[in-house]
Amino acid sequence: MAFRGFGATAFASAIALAAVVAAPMAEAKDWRGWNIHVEDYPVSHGMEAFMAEVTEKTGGEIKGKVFHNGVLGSQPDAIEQVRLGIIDFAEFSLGPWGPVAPEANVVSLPFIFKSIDQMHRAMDGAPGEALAAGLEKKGVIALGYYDAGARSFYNSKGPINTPEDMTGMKVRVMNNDLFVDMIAALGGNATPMAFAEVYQSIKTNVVDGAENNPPSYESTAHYEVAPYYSISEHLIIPEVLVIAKKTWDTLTPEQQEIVKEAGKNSTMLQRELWAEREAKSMEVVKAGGVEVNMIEDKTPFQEAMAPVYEKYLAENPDMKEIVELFQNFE
Ligand code: BDP
Repeated sequence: MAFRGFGATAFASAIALAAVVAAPMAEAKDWRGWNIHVEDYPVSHGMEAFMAEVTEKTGGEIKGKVFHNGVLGSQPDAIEQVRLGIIDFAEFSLGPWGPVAPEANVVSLPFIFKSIDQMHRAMDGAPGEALAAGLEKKGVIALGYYDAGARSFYNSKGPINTPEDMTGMKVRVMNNDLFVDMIAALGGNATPMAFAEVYQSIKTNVVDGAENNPPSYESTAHYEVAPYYSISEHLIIPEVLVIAKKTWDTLTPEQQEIVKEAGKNSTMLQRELWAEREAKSMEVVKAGGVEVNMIEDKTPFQEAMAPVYEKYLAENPDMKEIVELFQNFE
């Protein structure tokens, strides 16, 4: 007999041991997380903390890796991949979600929020839930809304104080027609373009400038090629940490609880880091020679947005209620 001398008990325990070793390996999940930012960025630290907490609390049943710097693809590509479950989790600006989920466009309407503080409260309340419901219909579960502050204009030509200063200006925007309309309403020409291409495009004068929050303006070195930063704060677009619905559906209820909790914790961490980084980024760009100007009178910029709202509501009449929910949120 081939197994002569290999006692029944030893044989049984060898099989049991093999099962113990094999089971977690067979079931261990290995997630891929998409991130557009550099490693040292509040979003990136939030995502790393999220993944670490999930791995720890599931006792290693769920592992994963965050791929930074957009190496898994551009934002629009990543949206498709997470909807298909090819990417398991990701952190997005809600800006590029607009063409996919009309609810997401509500927070891309210029000047929709009264302040960063009001944005936080709205996103943590009923308006944020309405938005999450819209995203879920498109295949992703929102785990928390990260902070991205407010976006302002920057360019290589000179300071902007009035919409007239933007006449004919070529401005890069995120991939969303709403932003094209926004720039047109201010008299400029918008070019939708991937985040990764902006630096080179400003440098070679393909565009005159772009718009973003201080940490992105700084971390991408855009300030080196577009040294006029005009504080318009025309867009306060929150960001969202999502998990693919396809991935979510494979989890046990216990695992789902862990993932939800880790999402909330990482959101709190990210918001703290964000506030610190924003201040630091302003120091860095000023030290780098950037001329920062406050736009004293934002009224003409706000008033110019009327046709943008009208067009959006004409195209999405069923979004009127959500727009009002956000606008009237105290
Ligand atoms: C940054 C967002 C990032 C966007 C980027 C952009 O955090 O998600 O991709 O702006 O302008 O502020 O494309």
